[in-house]
Amino acid sequence: MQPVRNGFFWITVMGFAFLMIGYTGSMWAAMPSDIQVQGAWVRAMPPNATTSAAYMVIENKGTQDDRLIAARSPIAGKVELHNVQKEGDLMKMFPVEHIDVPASGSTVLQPGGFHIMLIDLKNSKVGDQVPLVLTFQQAGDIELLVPVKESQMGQKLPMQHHHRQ
Ligand SMILES: [Cu+2]
Repeated sequence: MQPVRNGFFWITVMGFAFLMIGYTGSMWAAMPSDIQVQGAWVRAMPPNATTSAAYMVIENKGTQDDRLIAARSPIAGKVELHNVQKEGDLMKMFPVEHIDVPASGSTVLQPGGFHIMLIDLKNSKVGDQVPLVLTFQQAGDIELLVPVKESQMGQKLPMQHHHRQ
């Protein structure tokens, strides 16, 4: 009887261990990221436009500074991180390497400031959703489905595309 009981005991222990590994694994996967994105939207595109921009508030609830280092979309040819600078009467956009999001802080991406530039974007109208993946240095990839909206500021901003090489 003794060997059988021992065998059963070990099978139970091993089974429990695997169960724990599986449980911890799924807890890990379900753990919320330190990075949270609020109020994301993509500017609705005029009929023949091929570019647009995504805006949002990026919150960092963690204790470590983070930064947005890249973004991509399956429906955009190219996605860049941009900022805007006033030059005379014009607001000129330029690419940036990264957008910092401080620990226990947030960074606002909005018209006239930081934005995610969507280049060669499939034409997107109000009601559409743009899949977007943001890559953070610490938090890794965050997948979003971003609704397309009209800009609250209309198309009044005198924007001109300007790439600094
Ligand atoms: Cu831009």
